[in-house]
Amino acid sequence: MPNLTELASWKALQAHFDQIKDVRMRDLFAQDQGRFNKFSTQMDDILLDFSKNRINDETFGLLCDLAREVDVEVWRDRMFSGEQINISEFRPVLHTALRNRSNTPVYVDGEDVMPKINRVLAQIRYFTERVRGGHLRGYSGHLITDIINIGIGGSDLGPQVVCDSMKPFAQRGMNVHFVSNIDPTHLTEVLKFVVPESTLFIVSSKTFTTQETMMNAQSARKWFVETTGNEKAVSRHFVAVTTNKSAASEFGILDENMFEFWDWVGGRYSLWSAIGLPIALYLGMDRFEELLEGAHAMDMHFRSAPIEKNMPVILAMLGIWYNNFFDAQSHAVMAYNQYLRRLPAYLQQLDMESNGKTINRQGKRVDYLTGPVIWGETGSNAQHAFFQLLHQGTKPVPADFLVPARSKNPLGEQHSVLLANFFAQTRALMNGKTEDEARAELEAAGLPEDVVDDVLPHKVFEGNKPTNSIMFESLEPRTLGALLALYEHKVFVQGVVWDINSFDQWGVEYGKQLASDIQQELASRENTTRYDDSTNNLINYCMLLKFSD
Ligand code: G6Q
Repeated sequence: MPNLTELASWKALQAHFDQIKDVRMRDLFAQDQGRFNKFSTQMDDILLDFSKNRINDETFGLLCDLAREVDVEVWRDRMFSGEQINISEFRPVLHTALRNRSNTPVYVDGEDVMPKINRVLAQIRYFTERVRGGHLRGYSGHLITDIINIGIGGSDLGPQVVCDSMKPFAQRGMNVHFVSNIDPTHLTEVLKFVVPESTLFIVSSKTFTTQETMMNAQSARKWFVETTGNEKAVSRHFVAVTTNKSAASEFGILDENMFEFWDWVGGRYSLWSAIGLPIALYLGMDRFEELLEGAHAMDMHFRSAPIEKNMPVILAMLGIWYNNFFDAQSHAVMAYNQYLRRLPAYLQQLDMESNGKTINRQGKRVDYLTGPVIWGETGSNAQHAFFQLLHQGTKPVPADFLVPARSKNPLGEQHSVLLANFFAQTRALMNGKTEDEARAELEAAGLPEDVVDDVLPHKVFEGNKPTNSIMFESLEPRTLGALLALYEHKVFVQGVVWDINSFDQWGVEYGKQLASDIQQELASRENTTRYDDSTNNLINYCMLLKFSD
């Protein structure tokens, strides 16, 4: 492929940008009563309204042309069919096979992987039903009431966002905890509130070598043995999810307590695999399968909807528009739903680990911006914190707003007030407030003319701030599955446009190597001169403070 910036559609977008960059969305709405119909699309009950974006018919047409010119559809089909599109790790990318509810064959090296996926799903069902039904108990006969997932990154954030978001579906009396940080505080604070006899530990690690997970797992094991005085019981209370069965065996996990997945599942794309075990334990296997079905429905939409109606492609191309033409450095996600409070953290990993790259698929440095900084919070909380910058700051921040029409916890009129805030914010960000409108308000408040003149500039809102509104009926497992798959595919499409490999993570691997050398230095308890002046002095100051292990 020629360099992205040399493509005809890119150049056309560049020329078009100069014409549209100062156009006001409020004028576009005034000129076109059919703007919503034109710039919205739906998949099941999930509605995407993208009409509050700085686009007109021509912009949208050109963005769709760009998607076609970079062969988004061809790359999509390559991914689904199991081609080795992860070119730096020599692997296919097949998280979509994990939720392939149609069961049509998917081949890796000539082998249909569906039978082994179904085998592990059946194993998860059997195990989780026995635990939840009280047939599989702790060594002393206690019901299992607490699940502790020990994992980090992709082996933590995915199951965590699902468990947190799906609390209304959790089995009564079942608690789930996530321990990831190497900071001993994380594990310690969780262990304070559980009893070993009713606790099940899931050691979740694709590689089973990640230092944080292995150390936390060893510490948990030690705590278990010390508190129960029963080493033999470890095998009943520890299970593993991994692609590395031999390392799990060495840890002392029984074969029947190992849940397998495969190297063609990327860590941050793995919640649909056995990494979802805590989800199935907490919510039940039926709910886990509904989650898979929702994701599969989004997969089908992504594979079959024309580009102009294709939700992941549209979100991706709008992101490109702001990232590469308006130089927007970040993208915000505002979920007007308390259950989705961990969504920004999950999306940060998904997006920034996938598209935080500078080298293209030909091994050359790119000369355009790639993945944005992803951040966000729940609404309405965020309105009382950083929305000021969205409304009147100097930085462009395109944002996605998500909201369910129905609350899982109706309470007086609280949900309709939440909805009113959602509508009001996206409208205000688009519409702004002109000088005339602000003046009229100040005058109506009876302020003297000289005060009005002084205050007026502060009361003007430029508006023209783009948002996507994503609305659905209610946050069900199926909806959540579809939403997470929507973002996975959005990220994939952007990676295709930027001509990068969205599926490796050498920066993460680098981090895994970095600490070990310094850790040996710390263990010596001697002052060091081995590193740069800053690092030496920081380490030596830590020695002076008599750091703890
Ligand atoms: C995800 C990354 C990374 C990974 C963790 C945990 O895509 O590769 O976040 O998930 O580093 O790795 P393990 O599952 O191998 O412990």
